[in-house]
Amino acid sequence: MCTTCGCETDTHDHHHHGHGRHHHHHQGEGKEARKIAVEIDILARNNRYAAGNRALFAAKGIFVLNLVSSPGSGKTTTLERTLKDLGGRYRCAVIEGDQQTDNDAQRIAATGVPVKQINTGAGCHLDAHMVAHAAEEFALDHLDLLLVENVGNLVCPASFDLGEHHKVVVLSTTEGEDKPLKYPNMFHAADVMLLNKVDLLPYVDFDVEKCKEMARRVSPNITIFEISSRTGQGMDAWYGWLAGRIAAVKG
Ligand SMILES: Nc1nc2c(ncn2[C@@H]2O[C@H](COP(=O)(O)OP(=O)(O)OP(=O)(O)O)[C@@H](O)[C@H]2O)c(=O)[nH]1
Ligand SMILES: [Mg+2]
Repeated sequence: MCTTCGCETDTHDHHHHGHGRHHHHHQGEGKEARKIAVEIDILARNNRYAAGNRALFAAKGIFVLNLVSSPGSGKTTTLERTLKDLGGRYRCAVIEGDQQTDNDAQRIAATGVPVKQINTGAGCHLDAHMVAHAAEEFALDHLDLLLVENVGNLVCPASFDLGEHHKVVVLSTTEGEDKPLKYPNMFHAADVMLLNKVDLLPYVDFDVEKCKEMARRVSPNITIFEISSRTGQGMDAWYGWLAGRIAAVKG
């Protein structure tokens, strides 16, 4: 998890207020140790909330995905098309995570699907507690599929379990094929990769086979779909996978 971007600044201040003066001999060392202790604490607390979410989703028979990617790879566009194509077949809801604005929630709302926007402010990822709160807004007894769009960030969301069944990483053809090796934590955490914007392949230097090989190097069992959420190319295979998983969760 990130220690330098300041996304947990409030927690640091809260936990360590007033301790600084006692550690002036080894301030650097002490700071580092405290940072690690706080990180462990944050992740342990998050994991407790995630376990609660997972139990709730299981009890309600809801299949839950956590969409992660760098900003602009096409998470919202993929959700919009998926909801337009499958919204009649399944009862869906969406949780949108962004630092600011409800732009993405408005795009989802236009499809007619219930949506809740979370603004993380300085924070660079969703956590399980935020998702627990947002999920309270939906009629969970009447849901088949909950889609969570995380904050656009290929680093921090990898560390935070939200209680989802799978992380789905979206990588677009404009980002370069070596992203799985450069950001291995995220690709390792993901069970599915949506290789998006394949409609742009004629215009960009992007080697699809190399990319898939690199993704499998960090996540040997990752399921990969090549899609264009703009043209709809390849989306049927993704829908087939979703249908199978939703049916499995329903038992
Ligand atoms: N050509 C092409 N453009 C796409 C495709 N999918 C998304 N886009 C475009 O890429 C841009 C970003 O798409 P979004 O869906 O907003 O990306 P996002 O991942 O939700 O972005 P953040 O929420 O900011 O992280 C938009 O201009 C989309 O129209 C695609 O398959 N092909
Ligand atoms: Mg988005």
